[in-house]
Amino acid sequence: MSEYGIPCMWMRGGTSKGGFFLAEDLPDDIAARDAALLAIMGSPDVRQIDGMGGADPLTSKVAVVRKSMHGADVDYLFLQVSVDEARVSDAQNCGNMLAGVGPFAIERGLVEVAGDETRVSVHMVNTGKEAVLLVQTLDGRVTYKGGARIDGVPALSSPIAIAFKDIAGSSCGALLPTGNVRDRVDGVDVTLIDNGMPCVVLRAADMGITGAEIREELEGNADLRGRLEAIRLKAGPIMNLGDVTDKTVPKMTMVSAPMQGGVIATRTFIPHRCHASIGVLGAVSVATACLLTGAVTDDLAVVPDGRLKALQIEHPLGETTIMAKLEDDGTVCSAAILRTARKLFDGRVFA
Ligand code: NQM
Repeated sequence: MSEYGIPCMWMRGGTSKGGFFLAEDLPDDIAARDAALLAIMGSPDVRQIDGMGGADPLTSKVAVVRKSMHGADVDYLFLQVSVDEARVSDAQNCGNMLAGVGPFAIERGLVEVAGDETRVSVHMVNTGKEAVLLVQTLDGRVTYKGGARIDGVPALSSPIAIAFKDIAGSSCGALLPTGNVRDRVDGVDVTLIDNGMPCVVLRAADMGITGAEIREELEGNADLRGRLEAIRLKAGPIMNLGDVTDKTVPKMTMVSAPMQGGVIATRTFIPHRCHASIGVLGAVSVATACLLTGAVTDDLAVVPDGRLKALQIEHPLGETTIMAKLEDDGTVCSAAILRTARKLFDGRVFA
């Protein structure tokens, strides 16, 4: 395998970047697969100098795609390849890499083009939930160029609409895994929530920051990182995630009042590096917390009226808008988001 390389497409999906593989092109044996992916990314090494990874968790990601065995068009398994540890984890999903799954599935012939816009339904293997992507396919092929803009990506690209349904409790078994809208962990009020991504939502002020700091400043704050990790390790088991010492969930989102006209401002640790912006499903979970009376977002979140809400979640690079549809009882029944993706290369990569 190493001698001839492995067929692979490198893509930007939303604000993440990584390798997209057909499942059949990777070893079935998980240990062999993970060894190959670590070698491809150049992990473990903080610089990933001997591999394709970009020395950041957001650029050390893998999507494994195959024809669906679950009634969707394709199955998508997300793998996070650690940068500085020899670890490949399937314990979380990624809504950004998901944006590349639609174009990749079409490019590889798993889904046929259907007019100017092709619908790709995706079974997300990590959580067992489904998403539907609308990919622009003008002239019978994936259209990457276009006029859509997402914060965190300088270039304009073709829009990819992603709709999520029934993602509550994707990893924790329930939207509010403790049954409470607010808990107290290590003396800090938290909202433990999973609407697609397990998140610990806590107030920036309670962690001694304003919530306007830049990523580097927060990553350089050893005291803050230590406190966040202590809370995370205690939150994991009560969120039904077990021992999370070696897991990349739950994410730690510190919230403060919006500063750019959005719903809430966020700074998120994923969990040991500070996110340059915010994850897609992380943003859905935080947006959902903002709709719950009694959550730690009370008195901070500015929520628009109406049953279909455009919820702008502010982050260090701008904002991510979640379109949330509410049931009569005020619970979120579906969420949608605009992403873009870009094919960067298509070839063979060497493990
Ligand atoms: O929350 C980073 C990202 C993600 C995950 C992370 C994601 C999501 O920005 O859906 O996309 O939280 O580790 O790609």
